[in-house]
Amino acid sequence: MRIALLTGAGMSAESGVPTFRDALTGLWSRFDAERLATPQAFRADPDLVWGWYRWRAAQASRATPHAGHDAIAALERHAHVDVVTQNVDDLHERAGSTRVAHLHGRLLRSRCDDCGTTASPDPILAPYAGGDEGRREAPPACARCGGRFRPDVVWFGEALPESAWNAGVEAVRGCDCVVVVGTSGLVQPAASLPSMARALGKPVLEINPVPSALTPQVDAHWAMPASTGLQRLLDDIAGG
Ligand code: BV8
Ligand code: ZN
Repeated sequence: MRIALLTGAGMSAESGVPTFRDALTGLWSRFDAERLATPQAFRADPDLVWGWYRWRAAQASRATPHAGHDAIAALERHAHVDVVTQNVDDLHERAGSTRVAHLHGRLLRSRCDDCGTTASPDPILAPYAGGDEGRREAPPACARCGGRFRPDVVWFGEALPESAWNAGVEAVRGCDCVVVVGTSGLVQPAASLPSMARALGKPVLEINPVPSALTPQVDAHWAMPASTGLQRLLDDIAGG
């Protein structure tokens, strides 16, 4: 059996990583995530945007995978599992999932915005002294070209990494069923994957405590948190 697992910020919520729309407290509370997660915001105020990602990277590094991440990793013993995530943390990998495509990039990596150079150790993982409030922080300058470092995420208005998008489409095309977990289904083109699955005749299950924009187009909606729903899915599949 081949399962495509499409996950969103609700997958990380039970690990203490705030969902994208909740990710703005402290210094960032007066901003709108969709405005801050853009190349325009970074160009206008690089210290504010780099500081936000450094704060989020510190949060994500402290988080630990929950029973839902573990269930997805355990599913690999019973099925071919492709995780296609909108999340930028590394909780799926840390739980042991071996095939994870990040449609919106990786928070725990950074690169030069001009030439793409990376650095080791990665400056986005430097010890964080901004506390819970967060603080502005100047992005490091690239040793190679003098450009500014930026988080290795996909901002609004930026194209998704071709390899990740292709992996997502192939996962949906090749699967027997799709399980969508913890996404409001508002961000494109990621939100179009479930409807692509439906158009291909693949059954789609949604796990989310509340209805989302995708609920009208899924075959079943389990109104429960990711940890509960994914353990139930594992029991159903492992139990045979
Ligand atoms: C692109 C990385 C083109 C950065 C992110 C008008 C109409 C339609 C589309 C557009 C439009 N105007 C612009 C667009 C395109 C735009 C878009 O979709 N905008 C939306 C807002 C309308 N998309 C883009 O710009 C994309 N690029 O289109 O490029 C292009 C093409 C070629 C060349 C150049 C350009 C890029 C989009 C990627 C943006 N980057 N993240 C960062 O993290 O800072 S998106 C970011 O927000 C997240 O990654 C995530 O994907 C998204 C948030 O969505 P969710 O994951 O669903 O999280 P959310 O908080 O919304 O919902 C949480 C859900 O979990 C809820 O349903 C909740 O009930 C549930 N939940 C809560 N607790 C639990 C739970 N579920 C289970 N268990 C629980 N315990
Ligand atoms: Zn550079």
